[in-house]
Amino acid sequence: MTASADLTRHNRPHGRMTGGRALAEMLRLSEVGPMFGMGGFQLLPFYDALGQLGMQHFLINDERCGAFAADAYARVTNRPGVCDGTLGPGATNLVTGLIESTNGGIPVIALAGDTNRAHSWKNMTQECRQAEILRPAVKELIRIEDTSRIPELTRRAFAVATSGRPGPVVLDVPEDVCHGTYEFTADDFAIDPSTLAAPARRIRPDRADVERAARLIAGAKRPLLLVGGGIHISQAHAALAAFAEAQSIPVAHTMSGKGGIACTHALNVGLFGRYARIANELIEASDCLLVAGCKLGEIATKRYALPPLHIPIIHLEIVAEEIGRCRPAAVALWGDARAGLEDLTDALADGARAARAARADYIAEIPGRMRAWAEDAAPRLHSEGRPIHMARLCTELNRALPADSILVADGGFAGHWTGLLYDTKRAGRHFIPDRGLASIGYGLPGGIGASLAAPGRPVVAITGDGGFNMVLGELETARRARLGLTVVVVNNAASGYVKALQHAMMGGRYQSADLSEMDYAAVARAMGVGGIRVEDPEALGPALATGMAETDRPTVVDVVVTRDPGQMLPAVDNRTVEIKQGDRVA
Ligand SMILES: Cc1ncc(C[n+]2csc(CCOP(=O)(O)OP(=O)(O)O)c2C)c(N)n1
Ligand SMILES: [Mg+2]
Repeated sequence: MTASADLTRHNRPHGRMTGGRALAEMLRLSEVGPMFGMGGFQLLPFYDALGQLGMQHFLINDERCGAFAADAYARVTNRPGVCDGTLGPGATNLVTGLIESTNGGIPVIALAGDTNRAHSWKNMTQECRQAEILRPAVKELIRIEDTSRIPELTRRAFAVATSGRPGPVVLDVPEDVCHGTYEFTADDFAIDPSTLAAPARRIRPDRADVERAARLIAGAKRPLLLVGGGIHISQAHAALAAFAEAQSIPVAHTMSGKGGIACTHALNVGLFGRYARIANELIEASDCLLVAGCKLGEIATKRYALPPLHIPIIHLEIVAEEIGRCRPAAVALWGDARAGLEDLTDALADGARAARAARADYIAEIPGRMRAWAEDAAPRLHSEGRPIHMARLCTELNRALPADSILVADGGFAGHWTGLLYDTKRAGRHFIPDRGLASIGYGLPGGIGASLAAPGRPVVAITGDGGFNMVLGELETARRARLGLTVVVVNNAASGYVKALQHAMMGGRYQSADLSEMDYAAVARAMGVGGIRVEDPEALGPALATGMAETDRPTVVDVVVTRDPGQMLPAVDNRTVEIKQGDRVA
């Protein structure tokens, strides 16, 4: 009997209570972590109950950031993150954050207060068609029409959030349902413990398909694994390493899939897709690709230029209809990533020794190719230039961050450069980029969610100055929450990615791409938190160390990086230029 199951038998409330209290009781039974939201009239009984039950809830300064924080919390713990917003603008502010979770397959429970049904559609203050706005943003929107149904529908929300491909669920709660009361019995309060973390259920691919895939892999001389964020959602890390090692198959990853196996693992060949070290070359030269927990979207495929069509693909994926969407699959493995990798390991066990021997030369290529890449990139990786080179910043992050740390990366260059050059030292979600929707502004609130999910572990959030501007108010939240979060601001005084594209495509005609020169360290200090301005690359290491040594207040490390739009991209972006042999990487 698990602790969770035990909790459902004991400690169950009963008696007359408000809907808000019932909601809070259900979340308490579900052992949720810290919640993020901004109150309003509709959910007041819920807020009141949170206080009485001693549950942790943080006032956030923008509901979008609450949804981002809940998303990051869920990525670290695999348990649903919880956020809330009030009627109207509170609910609509959640949309961007919730779509991040939908596209990323991240379990989140979002509460949205709604109008009192006795007065709906009479121009109530803040009223809007929020259910219609939120519904396509999430995996499921559940409207609660009766106070008595709160426990049942909360159970449903957890089941939907954590089953199949996980995702966010909105509980839309009319004011009268939240403020109304009902005589609950103890039996009303129960939760299925298996739905409290993703994946709630595992499904194995069809046996005949596993055998077909195994035959294809057994006959391949240069098989390659391409893994995405699904490896983390499925908690398939050990199964992935076991399979790759048993079969001597290198592993390339998307930004979200980084840490499927540790970046420092001998079989890890790094990022593939728009930016890559050696992985794209290995894809081109492969004779069998096993894609696991990855949708093969635009960035992973270099805008659908990869992989070459003649290479057979085995696609292991939890959503059946994702298989074959962007590239036809020679074998479709519909199922959970961990279960599928375990089954393939078993199916190929007898020939594993022979397979490793046959692929010895193939595997031996990797260190040489990596060395050649590193030598070529060395002037940038170790650049002493000022303003600081992004590659050097990544080198310093690699040096400074310990194995158990988490790096949260924002949507602009912060994410792309670290996606390419940051190395996680262990398997697991040690790198969290918001690639579901790739909004800028995720870094700081994502760092808040990750910090709360991983107390005692160093958390660094890296964000562009534009992304930071968008959510600066959450520095106040991080201060109030007394988080030892380090926020690295990639200060290029620009909406850099846009400026770099205008440089490449518009002949250097820059429109609405520049930001003011700002000293974010001074801004941080004025907000009562730590602030360090870094203009010399040698000062990066000490600044990161100072930030990570703080345990109860955030530190902003404001890093002055290149302002030259010709130097901003990690490599050629194939939306802008034809890719030629020898194009620079990093
Ligand atoms: C909410 C949102 N608006 C617009 C974009 C398009 N976009 C992608 S990168 C980028 C530049 C962001 O500037 P900054 O955060 O300073 O990052 P930089 O590229 O300069 O590193 C923009 C506007 C986006 N990703 N998200
Ligand atoms: Mg910028």
